[in-house]
Amino acid sequence: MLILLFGAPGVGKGTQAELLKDRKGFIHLSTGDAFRKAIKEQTEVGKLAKSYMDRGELVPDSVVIQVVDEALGAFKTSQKILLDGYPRTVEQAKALEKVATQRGMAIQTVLNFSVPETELMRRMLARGRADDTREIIENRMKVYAEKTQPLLEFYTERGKLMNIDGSREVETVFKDVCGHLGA
Ligand code: B4P
Repeated sequence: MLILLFGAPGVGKGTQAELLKDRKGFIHLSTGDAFRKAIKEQTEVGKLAKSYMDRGELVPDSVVIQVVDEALGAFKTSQKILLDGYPRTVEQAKALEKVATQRGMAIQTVLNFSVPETELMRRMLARGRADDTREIIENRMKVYAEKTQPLLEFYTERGKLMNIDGSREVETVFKDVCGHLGA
């Protein structure tokens, strides 16, 4: 079973995914974390990903799609898998539908987190990751609006979208998330 965590950069997808993993036994697959690990290990994928992430651009679809396909292969269809930050383009969403069908994994729901932009900027500047400078964040927001936001319609049409107010305290958001997932 697949659960998609969706929303703008810094909205708290990774934070909620870690809590679901630690407290409720979900599996957490984060494309961002996968690329940061590859960068640290200086693999070919890591070198390529770095050149995009350093500019706040999306890593090319062909690379991300393959990384996720391989990662999903390690799990059973009965497991509760969180996809954190994937898909981020319509192309990735279509690829996921195909792979999920091939592997017999159903997309249960898409949790769409929303937080005002000023708060997103504040959170990411406070987080201070390598790609959390004001200039890179602004580009990531722009890329999100252009390439990722159209997916809201894609999943609304499929009746999968659940909206979550991510601007509240972490534990309050978590309670809401668990309520939606029946966890
Ligand atoms: P990601 O690693 O997915 O990171 P993110 O969207 O910036 O953060 P997230 O929403 O997980 O926020 P977090 O919980 O950390 O992406 C990084 C980059 O990787 C992308 O820009 C792209 O280049 C590349 N990439 C990844 N996936 C890709 C794909 N599918 N296709 C192409 N490229 C891809 O929270 C942020 C901060 O807020 C934290 O400090 C946290 O402590 C704080 N916070 C969280 N919830 C809070 C709350 N409720 N209240 C107050 N603070 C909170």
